[in-house]
Amino acid sequence: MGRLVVVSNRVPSSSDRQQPAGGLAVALQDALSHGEALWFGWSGQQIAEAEASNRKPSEETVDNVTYATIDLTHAEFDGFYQKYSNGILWPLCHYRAGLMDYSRKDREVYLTVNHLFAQQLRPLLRPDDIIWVHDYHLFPLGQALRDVGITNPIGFFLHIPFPPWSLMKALPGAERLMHSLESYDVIGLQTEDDARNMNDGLEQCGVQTRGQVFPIGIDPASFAAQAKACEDDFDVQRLQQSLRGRPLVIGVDRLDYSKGIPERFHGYEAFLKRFPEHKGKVMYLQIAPVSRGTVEEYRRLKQDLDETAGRINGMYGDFDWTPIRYITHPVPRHLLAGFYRLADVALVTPLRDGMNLVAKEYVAAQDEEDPGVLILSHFAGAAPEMEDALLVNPHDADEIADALHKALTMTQSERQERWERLKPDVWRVTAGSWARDFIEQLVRVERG
Ligand code: GDG
Repeated sequence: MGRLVVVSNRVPSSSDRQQPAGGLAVALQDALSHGEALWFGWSGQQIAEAEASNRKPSEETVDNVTYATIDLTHAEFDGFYQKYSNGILWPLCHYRAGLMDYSRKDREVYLTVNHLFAQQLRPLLRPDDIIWVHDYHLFPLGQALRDVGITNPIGFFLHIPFPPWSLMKALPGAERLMHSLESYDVIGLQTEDDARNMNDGLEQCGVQTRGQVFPIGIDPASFAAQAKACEDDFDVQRLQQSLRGRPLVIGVDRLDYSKGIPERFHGYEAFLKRFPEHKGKVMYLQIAPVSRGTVEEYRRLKQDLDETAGRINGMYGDFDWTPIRYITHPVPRHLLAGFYRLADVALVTPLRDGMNLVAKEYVAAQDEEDPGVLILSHFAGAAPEMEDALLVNPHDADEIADALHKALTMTQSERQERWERLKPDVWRVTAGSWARDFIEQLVRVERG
């Protein structure tokens, strides 16, 4: 096989590479560790319009991987990243057409930046490279690469859901977007539902190509080892001591409206109201690092959460007990693993999620003698593989409340049985197997 070329909106900076904060960087680590590779994308830096004309990728090679990045102008960052990708495509793909703030101008910037990516990547490519494009920021990149003469195999993986065509076609230009997908040799989606939705859309638009399912996973063995090794960590001990024997409920999510955090707070409130025996006897820690903080909808969400957490704490708290510990800055990854292991219950209740790696990380981090309980939304891509979690509808606060009560009063043997049944899939479908399966398909294309 030739060199693997990964293209994503952001290329992690060198500090992020040492401590990858989950998601794409972690998932790709394994795939990038075999043979020579190139990772191309945005640097995260913005430049003035005047500096844009003689832009060239800057390159840094570490071991076998070359990281090549380009800067975006303020207008490109705004139109491509903030507005079109995160203000239009993200809500629409998460079934929230009502939040979509469409403008034709932003679509043009989106297409222009995709062409810019293609032009800047072209001189770096070799004839035997295989190219793997990631996520909704780059739907039309395959087409843009074909337009500049690239004939290498190109694959595309969508990390987020793909909605039914009846919803997707609310996007002006949706048909053209579907036609642009024809440039890809392999298209990967997280779940059967997503593949069905995309393939239905492709069929309706008369496009021949088809999407296939490649569910993403984590690196469970190393995550489990990290969680175990962290038991005696000073900060994990600090958290444990602060619990004073009370069970810990944990939530870990980027601060994003797709994750259902306000709905979860309401569920927790209903739990305190309906099961007052738990008042003062449970601790809920919500870690929600601010994400896309310059997008209006995300600012509004943060304000809502700040208020809701404050209101619940004021109403149900006591002078020696705070119902919700809510933090909006990130926690280092190794600590996160230790916190999951300490937690008796994880609340993972997205309204829609491509997969949701937190659910898998929580399962991997558990102590096999005394595992915790996973409460999981039906609408996470992970749900079909995790039927032994307590599955809930996140829109129903009482259902979350019932699940919390059930989890906190569950016998150790039931917890063990459920965890034993959750474990095999987390160990079978991993970040490594996901990347290998996808790349294998692309290589098959290369070999004709
Ligand atoms: C997209 C799709 C799909 C979170 N807080 C902290 C932190 N994290 C880590 C988690 C996890 C990752 O971030 C989040 O991954 P998710 O899968 O839960 O969600 P998205 O970021 O929305 O990812 C999603 C994924 O792509 C992969 O295809 O599963 O559906 O939306 O690893 O642990 N990490 C650290 N500190 C934090 O405070 N270090």
